[in-house]
Amino acid sequence: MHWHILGAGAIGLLWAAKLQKAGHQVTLILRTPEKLAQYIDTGHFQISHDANTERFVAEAELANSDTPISHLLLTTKSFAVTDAFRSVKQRLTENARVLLLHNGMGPQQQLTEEHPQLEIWAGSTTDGAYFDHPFSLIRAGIGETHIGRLSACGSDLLFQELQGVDDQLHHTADIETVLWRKLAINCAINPLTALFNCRNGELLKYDDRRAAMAQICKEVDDVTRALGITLFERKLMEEAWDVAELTGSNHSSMQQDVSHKRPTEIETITGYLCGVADQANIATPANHLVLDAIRGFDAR
Ligand code: KPL
Repeated sequence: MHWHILGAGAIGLLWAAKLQKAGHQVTLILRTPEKLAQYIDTGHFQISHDANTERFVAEAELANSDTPISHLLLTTKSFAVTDAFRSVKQRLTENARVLLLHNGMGPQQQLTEEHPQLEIWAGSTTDGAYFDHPFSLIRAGIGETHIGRLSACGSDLLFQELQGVDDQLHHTADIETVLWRKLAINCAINPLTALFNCRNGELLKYDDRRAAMAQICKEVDDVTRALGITLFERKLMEEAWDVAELTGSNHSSMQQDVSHKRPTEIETITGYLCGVADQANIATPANHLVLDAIRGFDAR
């Protein structure tokens, strides 16, 4: 299959490598002529893991190229998804498949509603990598990826066609619940680590941070229970505690965005939760508080 990857960040390049290794053709769609020139100049991208570095040579182009797209993997930041999709929409073939792999919720549901004729998949991943140089990634850890079809149209064949791409890739018939689980964990950890400017594990070390986390988790539990979504078998706070402990030395993505003065994904994480809660008339004051505080950073 020929995959076009829109969003050449860490997850995009990680997937470009996985797809290429499994025999798929890969084209990177880069954001600006400068980025494309930089890639052409480098001639490849590379991924280092432990002592090994692998190089990959993939085609690259801009969104305004005119070759048709049959398989689109979209891995931009969640706030950029809608515009990124729009920039290539006219290139999609009639039976195109779109796989959205980004944090948060909202864009997946919006695109699926707006394009009922498209086969749209969404995924959630715990895979991790970061850049040490442009087009050079360090693989931080091997995580799992769950994908499932969101659109009514299409079939589940895509998952079979992705066999061999990643042995930690799983199919789910209920991707909405998978996305909610990731969203819930992100609501519990990301805004607080950004506000306290701390590592994930440092949320657990102080009474006030633990209390804030517990209140946020309780509200998320209230919302999901009201929607009939089973998040975890135990309370979200217990699950989030384990994730914060396991990823204790990590800086969350939102903490990194705030400390580098980049826009955050708050609107598709806590913003999505609060939007759903407000519509259902469920009070989420602690989540609203952190939403407003992070919005303050974003506005700056
Ligand atoms: O997904 C994450 C993120 O940083 O966005 C967590 C689970 C909080 C790990 O850092």
